[in-house]
Amino acid sequence: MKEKHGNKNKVVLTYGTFDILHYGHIRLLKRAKALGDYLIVAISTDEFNDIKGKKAYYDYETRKEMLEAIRYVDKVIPENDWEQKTKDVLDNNVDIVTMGDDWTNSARFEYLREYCDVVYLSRTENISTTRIKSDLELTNEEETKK
Ligand code: C2G
Repeated sequence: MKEKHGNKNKVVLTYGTFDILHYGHIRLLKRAKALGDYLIVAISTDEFNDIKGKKAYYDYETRKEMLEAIRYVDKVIPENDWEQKTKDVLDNNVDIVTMGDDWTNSARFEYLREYCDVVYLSRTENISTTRIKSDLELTNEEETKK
C-alpha cells in the first residue's frame, strides 16, 4: 500500500535553482502542485549551482526559506547533483516529476519514466532571473547618467 503523506497520496517533485523568485517560478509551482496533492521541490545547493554554471544571487538557505513560504510547496529538499533524481523519486514515493518545458525530452529527466510520470509545463514568457538582473543594470546605468 502506497505510504500516504497525511491524507495526500499523489506526490509531485520538481527541481530548480529558484533564485530571485519571480512570477514565472510561482506559476510553475502552482501548476506543479495542481498535478497532485503534495509538492516537493528539490532546490539546487550552492555547490550544485557551481556545477550547473549558475551563480545565484541568494544562497541556498535563503532560497530554501523563500520556497518554503510559498503556499504550493509542501517540502523542500536539497539538489546536490544530477544523479540523485531516481533516489529522490523512490525515497519520496513520487508519482510525477515535472519541469518547465525548457527541459522537454531532456536526458536529465526522460529516464525517470521508468519510475514515475514526467510532465513538462510551459514556461512563463518574458521573465527570468537573467532578464531581471539585466533590466536592473540598465536602470542603474540610466540613473547614474542623470
Ligand atoms: N521557469 C518557468 N518560467 C520562467 C522561468 C523558469 O516556468 N520564466 C521554470 C523552469 O522551467 C524550471 C523552474 O522554473 O522548471 C526553475 O527554474 P530555474 O531555477 O532556472 O531551474 P533550472 O536552473 O532549470 O534547474 O536538475 C534540474 C535543474 O536543477 C533545473
